Amino acid sequence: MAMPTARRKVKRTAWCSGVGEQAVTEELRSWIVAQARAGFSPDVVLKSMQASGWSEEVALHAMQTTLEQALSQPSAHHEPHALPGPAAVPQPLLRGYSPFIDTPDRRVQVLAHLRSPQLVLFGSVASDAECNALMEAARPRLSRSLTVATQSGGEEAHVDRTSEGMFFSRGENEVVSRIEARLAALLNWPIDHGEGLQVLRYRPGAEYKPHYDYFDPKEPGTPSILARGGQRVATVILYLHQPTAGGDTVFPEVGLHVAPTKGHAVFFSYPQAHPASHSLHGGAPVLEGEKWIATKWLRERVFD
Ligand code: PD2
Ligand code: ZN
Repeated sequence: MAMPTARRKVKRTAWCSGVGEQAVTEELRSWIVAQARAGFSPDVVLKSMQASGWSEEVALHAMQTTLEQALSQPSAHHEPHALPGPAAVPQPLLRGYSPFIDTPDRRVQVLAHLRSPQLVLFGSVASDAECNALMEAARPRLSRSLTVATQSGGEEAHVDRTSEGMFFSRGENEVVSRIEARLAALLNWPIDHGEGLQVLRYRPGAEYKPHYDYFDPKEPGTPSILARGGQRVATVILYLHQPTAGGDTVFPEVGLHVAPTKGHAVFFSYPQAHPASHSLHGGAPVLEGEKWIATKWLRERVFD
């Protein structure tokens, strides 16, 4: 459900007096209840409302009255809490008025962003020379991509993923270190909370079917994976080489297609390891040419 934006006058509203006349609509009340049921903390809901133009005072008042009312209804007491509380996630320092973010060594463009799921499309994250250097270092080490075997916590080849890939270890060479430091600054998230960069090559016909990047809490192999660094909370996909046709990164739940463009990167976060994160995404089949990407998965804690 999209966040209703602050507006001036609508029907069936309560008004919060003395706070600039912002209307608390039924639509807003339903949205607040849905966020609470999805497990988002009051702080996260408040920030979301403020980002949509609601004043802090109106937002707090609306949250308090709405949630008090919802909790006083008997059905609310019987609803199971299916979701864990949301984890902290990287928050790129977007300034609404500025189309770029300066990292210590490169000015990165902010091309588009989405609030739910939190997603940012960045341009000029890496130079052509940096993309080429990553591809050349990765090329001799590529092999058929594996996916996490959720039963055991190990890895296995899977028909859903027909690319070839390899992992760099963190800080493995100068270009890898430079890109990692840049992403850490861009996303405001420590380098040591990230896995090593994974490079993937997709040839024509190769794809990555829609999936979530977090580890499914219900799978028996997950606890052993989480022992090292906790959950994945965000992903950055850096495009190293663009195919001539196909290969978009797709977010089916929000109808978004990101065209793979050399040097661009798409970042998205998922504070909860649950489909309510709306972070379902996939790599559409490459139709012509090759697509190369470098993916960085960000963890809750130090990943070593
Ligand atoms: O290559 C992609 O577009 C893609 C799509 C979905 C990559 C990943 N997931 C990933 O690396 O997790
Ligand atoms: Zn993915």
